[in-house]
Amino acid sequence: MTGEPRDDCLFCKIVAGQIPATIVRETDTTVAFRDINPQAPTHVLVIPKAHYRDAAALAEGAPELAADVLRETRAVAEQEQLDSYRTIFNTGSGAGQTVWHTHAHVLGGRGLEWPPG
Ligand code: DGP
Repeated sequence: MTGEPRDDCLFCKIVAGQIPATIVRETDTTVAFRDINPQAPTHVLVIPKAHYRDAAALAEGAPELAADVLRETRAVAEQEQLDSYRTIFNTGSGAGQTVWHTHAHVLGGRGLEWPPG
């Protein structure tokens, strides 16, 4: 839970510019980029530049950084002109987490049903 970059992490490689991504926002501590497999007209991932495996590890290891990520989800929604949107952190493979670097999904631009699948 140190936040150090990992050679085997896809999103650390995006942060480092080693893998291309469509970046929509960047701050000193976060990057927001479009999901490669969008589930809504707007589907952006907001990640901390530092490596934490999931949202709980981020909140435990770097609470200020967790706040930065949440603040950026709002900034993305405003930039994308979303009146309503959903922020999701999948945590654990049973919940659909496939990339083990904390990321907030920001989904919007269509009606979103509840409960999610
Ligand atoms: P999750 O299933 O919650 O771990 O979300 C991982 C998301 O990451 C998934 O919606 C697809 C997206 N993704 C996976 N690989 C890439 C990639 O190389 N580039 C981008 N932009 N998104 C990716």
